[in-house]
Amino acid sequence: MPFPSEVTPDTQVEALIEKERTRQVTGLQLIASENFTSPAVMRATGSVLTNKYSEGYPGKRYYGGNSVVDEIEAIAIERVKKLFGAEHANVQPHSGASANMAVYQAMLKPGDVVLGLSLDHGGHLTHGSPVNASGIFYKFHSYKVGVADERIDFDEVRSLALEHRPRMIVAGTTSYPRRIEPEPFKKIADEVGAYMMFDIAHLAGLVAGGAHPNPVPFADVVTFTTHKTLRGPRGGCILSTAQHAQAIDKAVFPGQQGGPLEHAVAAKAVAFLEAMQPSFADYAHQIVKNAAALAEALAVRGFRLVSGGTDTHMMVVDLRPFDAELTGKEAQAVLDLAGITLNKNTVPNDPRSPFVTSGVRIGTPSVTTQGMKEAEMATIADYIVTTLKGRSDPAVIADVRAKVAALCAAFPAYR
Ligand code: DSN
Repeated sequence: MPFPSEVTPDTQVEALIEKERTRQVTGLQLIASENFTSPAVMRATGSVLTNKYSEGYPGKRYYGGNSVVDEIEAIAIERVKKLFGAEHANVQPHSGASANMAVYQAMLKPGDVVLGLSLDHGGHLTHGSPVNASGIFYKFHSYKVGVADERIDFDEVRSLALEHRPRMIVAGTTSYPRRIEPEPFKKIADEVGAYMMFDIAHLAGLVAGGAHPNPVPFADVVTFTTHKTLRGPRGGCILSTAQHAQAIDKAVFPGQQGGPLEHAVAAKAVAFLEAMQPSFADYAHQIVKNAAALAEALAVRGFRLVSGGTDTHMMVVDLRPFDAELTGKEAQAVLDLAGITLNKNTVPNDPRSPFVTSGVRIGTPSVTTQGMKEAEMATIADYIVTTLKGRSDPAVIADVRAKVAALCAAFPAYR
């Protein structure tokens, strides 16, 4: 068979891929956990490495034919250790959820007590939600953000830690707009003799680019996804101290996974190299500047920013002061029609359900990859306001849709 092939024989799927590519490049992608990967990352993801079984680790595989794969995985490991200053790295987790579950398996026993941020206050499903394996197999207690400032309340974290004596404290979030200092978590973990895990899934690119504190010198273990601000392929990664290296590797394979996705591992290696370049630091800082500009533009147009703003790549927007009737669900749907893609999100202590919500979450990693800057953030805020105010008028939505397409054409994700 010809390889690489210009034309896939599966025209039905190819047409849908093209349809999705068009959707991505003609609309504003404001989901905080998404990004546009480089062609080099996609080339590795779509390579012959997908054909190979490689259970085990470099130099210790269960199948033959792994000499090249060993070199690739070793490069990925060395690059990510250097990028974050870690003693040990495991690049095989298929996702952030797999990475987190592997860490729990490596460092906890079923039933052990853990502290994590509540899902409805910005934590992740794998930080102890009762419907997730983390909450089923381990006894999580949740800390919340403060009522007044909507920021992590370290007095509450400490008091819960002293009360419940956790074996592990999990830092890290999935919809929390503020920087998270690692030192206070480390201090509390040390005081109660707990392990400290920091899930930087959302923050990894900011950390790599120097736009957020690096928790690696403080935490026993750090997990992240490679496809968010870090701009790599979909996947997960675990960094740890040398002390936990063996347990972590054993928990990933054979504990949680079988054969690793070496095409994704190769793409991770490519992304790690890209994140080492000086231009990536500029990118990371611009993401934060853009988020601040967009947050400010939304605030002056009548929205309330959870915690009063952002110092990361994302904001959580409370829609109620703008329009008490407007739910996150409706905002997400109508903005999608206008080519503005974001997700509904609960605000702290939201009276509405997670399927409806009073807020939306907005992130700037993708539009920053496109080269947009602060001026475009004000334009995006205007498009959001016009769409939401005119949501019952198809002509208004169509007009914004056309303007969004023109803006994206001026800042093409892929040329
Ligand atoms: N990490 C979630 C998000 O932030 O979109 C999905 O698990």
